[in-house]
Amino acid sequence: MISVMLTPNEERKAMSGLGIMREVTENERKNFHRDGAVHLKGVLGSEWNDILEEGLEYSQSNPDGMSAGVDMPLRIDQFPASHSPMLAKLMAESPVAEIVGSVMQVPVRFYMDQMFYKPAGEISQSAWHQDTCYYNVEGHQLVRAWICADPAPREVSLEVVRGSHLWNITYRPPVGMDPESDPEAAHQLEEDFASGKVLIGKEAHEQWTYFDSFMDPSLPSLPEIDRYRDSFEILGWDYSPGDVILFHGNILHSARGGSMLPHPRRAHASLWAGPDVRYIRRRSQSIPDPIALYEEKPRDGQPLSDFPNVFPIVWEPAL
Ligand SMILES: O=C(O)CCC(=O)C(=O)O
Repeated sequence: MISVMLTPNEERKAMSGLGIMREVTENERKNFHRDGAVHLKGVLGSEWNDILEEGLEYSQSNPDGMSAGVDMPLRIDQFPASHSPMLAKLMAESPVAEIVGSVMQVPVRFYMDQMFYKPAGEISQSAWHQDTCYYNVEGHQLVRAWICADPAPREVSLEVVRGSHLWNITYRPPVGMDPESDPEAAHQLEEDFASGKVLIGKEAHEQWTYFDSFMDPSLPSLPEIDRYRDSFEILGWDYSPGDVILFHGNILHSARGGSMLPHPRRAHASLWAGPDVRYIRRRSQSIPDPIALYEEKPRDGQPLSDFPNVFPIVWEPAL
């Protein structure tokens, strides 16, 4: 028998046969790098939307230790693809990795995913924040892919501060306990950090909240973007199922709330990493590391390529 070695790209295509609906254009690629975000219209076929919808409904009905806001107007699950079969399929087989890779033009690894489930009625806001300071990673080649199972007009879809991915600033994530409220615990945290400990342990995967960590007092507070909206250049889009919004891991972004929708707004966001992405313990970490990474005992500064079993290359540019 002859065995044929498939590249990561060929493997993904062979698995599903449901490829990208159209190529990403050169202009779209440029816009992403200039603005820090791009709205790619009509790149995913409707089969993928059915898979997304089924995968999100499964996660919604099966909360686990990484679910935040169960039965609340904003439900956020971390790593839902680790237990929702259809979200796992979406991450392993859909063109999302190819879309990220075509914009980045570098080999791509999957880092983690999240679900943002907002029921019908008054849609709640997702506050302004940057993403990567929640995680123990840093690098310029960190990209989020945001997709939604429902039509999401601009009033409820993503908004970004144009170009803020290049500000070279890390703001304090707006979650966690104030260290001044518990100086003893805050001191312990400093000691743990200095001794090289990962601040959020593996056990957090069993039971975790956004408020188990401390806000990092060494980071500046976020600007009051909603209060001074006119001072910022804000980009936003009307989203239709089949579109993908890509945004840079360091860009300031939010989703507006307050509008009424007759249907839910069920979104999924995945985080993808290129070659410059490294492991770095952060005091502002609020989301646990991917569970398989704990076994690897990562050290600060190690590139994700040091952990090929946890983060295999899932897409690479054609030669
Ligand atoms: O979908 C939302 O409401 C927020 C999404 C978000 O903040 C993210 O993907 O980082």
